[in-house]
Amino acid sequence: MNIENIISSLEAKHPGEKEYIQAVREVLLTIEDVYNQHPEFEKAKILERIVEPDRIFTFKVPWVDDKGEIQINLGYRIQFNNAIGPYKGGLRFHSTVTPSILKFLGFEQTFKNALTTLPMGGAKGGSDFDPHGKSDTEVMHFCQAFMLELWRNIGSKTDVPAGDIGVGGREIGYMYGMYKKLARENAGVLTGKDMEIGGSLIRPEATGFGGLYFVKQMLETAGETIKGKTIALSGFGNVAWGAALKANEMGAKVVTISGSKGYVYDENGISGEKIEYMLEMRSKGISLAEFAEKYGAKYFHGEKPWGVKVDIALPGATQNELDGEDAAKLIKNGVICVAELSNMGCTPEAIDLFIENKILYGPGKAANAGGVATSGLEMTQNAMHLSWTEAEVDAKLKQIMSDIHCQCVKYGTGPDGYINYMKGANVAGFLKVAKAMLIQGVI
Ligand code: 2IT
Repeated sequence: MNIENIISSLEAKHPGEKEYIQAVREVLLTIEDVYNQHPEFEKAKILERIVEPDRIFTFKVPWVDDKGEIQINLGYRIQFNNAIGPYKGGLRFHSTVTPSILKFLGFEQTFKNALTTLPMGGAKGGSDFDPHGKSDTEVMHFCQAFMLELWRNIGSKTDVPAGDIGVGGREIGYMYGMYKKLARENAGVLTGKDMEIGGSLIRPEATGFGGLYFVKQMLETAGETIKGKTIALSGFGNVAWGAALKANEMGAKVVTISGSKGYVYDENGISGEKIEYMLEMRSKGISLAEFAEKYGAKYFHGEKPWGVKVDIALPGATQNELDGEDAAKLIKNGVICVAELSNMGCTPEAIDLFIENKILYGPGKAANAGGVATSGLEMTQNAMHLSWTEAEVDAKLKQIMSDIHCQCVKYGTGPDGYINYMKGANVAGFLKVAKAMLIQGVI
């Protein structure tokens, strides 16, 4: 395979889409050996086909704000690959949403979903609409307008969206209500729903819980334990909340959370009431500085949490939030494990440094797959018209994270015993999707 040829032809078709190219390049570099062992993949042009989305919907979302003014946003759904199951992946509502961001996310989602062992293809979507600072009525109007256009292209057996940044239970509820009104069916086309409308227990916590189950296994495989370790978390949304809950339960100490403008350092650990307060902060617009003041912690404006001395770093906010300089600081301070709870949280420079220094590095497609895996479990419950208990869902989530860990170990263990989780996750995810594509011919 000629990686540079594939990348340059992709760049020509998608000019300037750097996040998308970054995600593709990472996968291609790590699967090269395996790909070259399968001439049938090359003959079927699997790589050239797998890097392109199946189709992209772009649409206008006009809506009226509280002042009576008309607002126009752009909406997207990228159906990336359905070789192993219906398209599946979240919707992101944030001002930074572009086709490049959604293509990188859809590409990653395809491999992540393959790793979960559940039959789900990859997709992503969203809008440049930002719910923060909008009234509840404005959010409802936007969600309804968004679904008015999207509904024709999704379905419980074809494409099942969920939440991502800026899309939580509230947004899913408004979109689901509109979908049902238009489609006149009740099969649970969105996941991440509230319990009252067919959601699954543990779904809100799942990305964080799954991430910590994965981290625990990484540490144990390396002869370490999670108990007593200190953790730097970034973000303070749903993912960071779930991660903080599980980290405390496992006996670790979370010392940071962060936002786009700065971070909080709490030497006493973010536990108990402080974790629940994180949820309130979003809905009530409370700042991290106020959080720090309320709990006697320190707030550092304009800085990222990666300069703090910790054993474990869990980027949980957004893409490329941890760069080479940050990685160097963490390594200097003795970090032993870094796992991405966000998608593509680390830059390529940061990843190279972690791997060179034999740090346990868990890529997002493995470490944060618990979220979409539990979405898959929500789909199953909806299809069976029943609701599993918390213990049932949690046991299945644990099993899935353990299976993902096994796949990473199988394909990522090097001759010296160091597990390259990025390589393991990419190879395992790729093989599953590539084989499924091969079986189904040129479509
Ligand atoms: O990045 C992700 O895996 C998600 N935003 C969750 C997707 C889903 O369908 O639950």
